[in-house]
Amino acid sequence: MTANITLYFLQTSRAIRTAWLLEELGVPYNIEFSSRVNMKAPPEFIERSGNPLGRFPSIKDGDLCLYESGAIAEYLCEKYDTTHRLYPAQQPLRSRAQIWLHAAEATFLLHSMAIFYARGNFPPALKETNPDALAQMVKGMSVNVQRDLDWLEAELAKSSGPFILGAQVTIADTMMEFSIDMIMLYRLGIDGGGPWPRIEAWLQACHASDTYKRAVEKTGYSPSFSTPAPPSDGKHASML
Ligand SMILES: N[C@@H](CCC(=O)N[C@@H](CS)C(=O)NCC(=O)O)C(=O)O
Repeated sequence: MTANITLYFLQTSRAIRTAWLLEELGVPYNIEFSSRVNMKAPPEFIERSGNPLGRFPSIKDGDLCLYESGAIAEYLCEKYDTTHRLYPAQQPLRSRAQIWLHAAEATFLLHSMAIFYARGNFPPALKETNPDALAQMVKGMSVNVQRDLDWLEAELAKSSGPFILGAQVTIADTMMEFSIDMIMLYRLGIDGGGPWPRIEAWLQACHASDTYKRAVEKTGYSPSFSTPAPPSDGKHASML
């Protein structure tokens, strides 16, 4: 297969979705890796990626520059998933895959990142005058997150295999894994909810898959902001 793909991979970001999908597709790709600086993407990395919003993942495929992990996933599957293994062509599976492709950002991360940002941006003065205010806000916002997780738990109960749509990894898993990992790792709205044993088992199945492990190994991905950058930090390109 001919492909000239470069994945701009910001550490601890949704870029792991794209790396995992590319490993599933078996398409060769170059990795341009960057650590975060003060938690952010460095300006020179943004410039190089060609993404005007400065967010990651971002890819180039020949002359095409593409961003938004969901749009990238659809593009890559439409072009390289010729057997429709990762993004089913037939209904109702097509629509089921699309539900998760969009819910990963527009439901799960919308609700959970609200908590992440509230924690990070809560005014210190307010903390002093009303020490319970943040906890009250988070409790209110947690209702949405827990409802989302209950839904995923119920849908996983209907799956015929360890992954969202059955026995095989699909675009649904490659999009949802990052969202759920963030929610669980940073305990974004989960306190007082659950248990979600099927979600835990599904997350383990994702992390145990050879393609996910390869994506992590090749990119040096760390799901946690507190883990140091990999040794090959900086401008790091490898043909895979
Ligand atoms: N909806 C976008 C979100 C992209 C996004 O926000 N990426 C974050 C990392 S997960 C980012 O690049 N942050 C860089 C920064 O804040 O400087 C997508 O799905 O690709």
